[in-house]
Amino acid sequence: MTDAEGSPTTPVALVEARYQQYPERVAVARERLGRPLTYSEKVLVAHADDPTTVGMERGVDYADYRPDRVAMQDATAQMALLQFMTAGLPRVAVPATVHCDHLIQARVGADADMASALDVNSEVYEFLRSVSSKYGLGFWKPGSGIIHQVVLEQYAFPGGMMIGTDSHTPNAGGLGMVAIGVGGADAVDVLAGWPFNTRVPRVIGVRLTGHLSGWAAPKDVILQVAGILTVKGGTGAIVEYFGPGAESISATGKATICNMGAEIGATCSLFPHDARSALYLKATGRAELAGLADEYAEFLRPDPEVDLDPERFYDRVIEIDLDDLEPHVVGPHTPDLDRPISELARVAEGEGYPLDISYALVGSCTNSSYEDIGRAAHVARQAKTAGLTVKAPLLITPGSEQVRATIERDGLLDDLEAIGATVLANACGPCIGQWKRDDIQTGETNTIVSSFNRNFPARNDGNAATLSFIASPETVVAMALTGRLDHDFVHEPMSNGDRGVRLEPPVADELPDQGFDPGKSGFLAPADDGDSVEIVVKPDSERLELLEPFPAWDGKDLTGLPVLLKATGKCTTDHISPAGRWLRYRGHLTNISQNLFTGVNNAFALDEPGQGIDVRDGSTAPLPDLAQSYKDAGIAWAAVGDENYGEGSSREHAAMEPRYMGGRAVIVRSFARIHEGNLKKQGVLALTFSNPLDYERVLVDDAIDIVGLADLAPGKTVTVVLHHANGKSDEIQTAHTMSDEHIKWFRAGSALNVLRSET
Ligand code: MIC
Ligand code: SF4
Repeated sequence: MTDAEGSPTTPVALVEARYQQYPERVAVARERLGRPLTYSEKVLVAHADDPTTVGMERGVDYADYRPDRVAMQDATAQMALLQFMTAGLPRVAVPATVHCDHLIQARVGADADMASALDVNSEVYEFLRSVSSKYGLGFWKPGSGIIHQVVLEQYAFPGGMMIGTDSHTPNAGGLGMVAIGVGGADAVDVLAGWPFNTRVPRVIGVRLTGHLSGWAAPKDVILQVAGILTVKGGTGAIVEYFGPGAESISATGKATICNMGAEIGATCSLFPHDARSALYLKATGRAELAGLADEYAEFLRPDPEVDLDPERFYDRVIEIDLDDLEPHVVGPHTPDLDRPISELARVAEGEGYPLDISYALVGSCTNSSYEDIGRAAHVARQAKTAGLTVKAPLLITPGSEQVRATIERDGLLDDLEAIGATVLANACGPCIGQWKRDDIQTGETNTIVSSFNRNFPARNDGNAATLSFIASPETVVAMALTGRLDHDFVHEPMSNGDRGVRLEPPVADELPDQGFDPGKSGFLAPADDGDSVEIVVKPDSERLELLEPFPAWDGKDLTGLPVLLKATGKCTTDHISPAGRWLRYRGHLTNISQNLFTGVNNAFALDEPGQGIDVRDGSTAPLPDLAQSYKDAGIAWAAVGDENYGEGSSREHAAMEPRYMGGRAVIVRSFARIHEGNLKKQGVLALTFSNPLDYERVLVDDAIDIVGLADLAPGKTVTVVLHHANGKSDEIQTAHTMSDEHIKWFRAGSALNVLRSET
């Protein structure tokens, strides 16, 4: 084992070795492209498997990269590691960590919730701990914090490259890292010593000018960018921030912005290294690394020509003047429904949203840093002095044990509790539906506001009728104080009963004056000798199940496939494989498959989400039951979807479940990046209508043929024949993004089958 694999931080020697490669590799890329480079291009070439031959044409070439590390969280690591185990390798080939954060349910408060999580999830935690120990991964125990906050504090470094089995992995872009969210099968490749293969991203530049001030927060930058680019505008692109305004934002604020790049479908987002990232590295015990990054600074930012003439180097340039920014509130149901707070009252009244806020929530990997809580606490302190208390219950989730211990020591938690806030465990909690709320009935329309990043229907509390809005932590606290969606607290005073009170814009230290208090250490290093570690997966376990390989393709065209469903409108991974109570089955493919498509609005059965029509007799059935019954009858099926299908999470369950239940093809108007990759990895044909209008041609009782599969080739369309019940048929063309390697996966049954045959 190298000390990097089992270390609670990235060893400086590893960073130095990477930096030493920069000068030569950057020179090679400049030479090959014949022009100066953006920052992300530098990081990519520094991690290319071979810089002299790596594909460089954006949006076209596929390229092999060698990431510095892999990060996984407990809800996705189970499936990733179950797959890794089948590869038969003795240990992981690159530094990697597992973080226990998603499985802790918020009920009453930190201590009781943690005790109950340890009990309820003990089998899964023990599995993850022992697998980590055996195969050489660092293990972060439950309570140590949310993966992205811990990675930022311990592992991220400017100019590094990482992949992670979570869509918000790009959080580390706040410290200048190319950090990409992937499905478990991608992580398994890298853990097995293979390169990470991806299409060379396009690069969108966001030029920041001015200074963040007043109530405007880093969150408002990304909410505005989401409003401009929409949930699919970043697909296939890296979003690179640059310009003089960048330095007015702290490293954790930059991480907030990069984190939510996932909401616009971006491959990742990143900021150049600057004085603020150096400050953060020093404050988190990495002074030597900060010095090293300063030394290599010219490689950790775009070339000077890029700043001067951005249009020449970026595929698109967006300008944001931070001086003009005001707090934004997005939602409900989608993170790109954006408007400034000054317009919210008009919109909310017009749309008939419930104006009373039923809950306010601060936290999640996006917004739970020391600075975030500090600004929220400053609002709370002012409120206390003015005699205000919250009008809507306020829940706070600190991002990491280090943040929790420090905000407790510095009195910030007391400030928040003094206005009535409840502090939850350092975990994802309500952000991923791990929230037991008793104040409303399912189906009851109500309004919540959070500092999280996602607001898809049913995500937080399992109730699709909850309208979820997103804003910065300080805005959420202010809204908890007004209790109203239609109160613009920036421009209108609040009332404490006797008089109007106007709160000052929050100010807080970006980093703790007295340094961080690490709190209780949550890190476990792996065993020196993994051979002696035993892994237990009980045959009758309902939480964990060993994987059987998917069958290889039989060489024949797919014919007579019924359409299990035709998703209409938004179909996120939360619709395909919901989280919340289903998180408990993330290590058990058979059991979790019972949630398949339960949140989807099926154009063929619109009365209720999650229903489908059985083509054999026209009856209506829940989609998982229908899929199971086709599977039992040996009938393979196809699914059809709309735009940006599979948006949101990296969970590969949304691809493994259809595959396991007999789905062979998913045909859509467009895919979200990670989900498309996951489908391909699991041997499902991921096809897009060449003519998006052909979506309309697919009818409930069609039988679909997918033909010419023996000649499947990169860039070549695939013919699909829709046989309609009236005897007529439509032949349509579909496109795909399969490379030769991806076609091998389809033929072998899955990427894992290829890996197993080659290791
Ligand atoms: C999410 O925010 O949706 C999650 C839960 O973190 C997912 C991962 C998962 O489904 O386990 C993600 O963002 O990738
Ligand atoms: Fe956890 Fe929410 Fe962040 Fe996903 S978005 S990692 S659920 S805190």
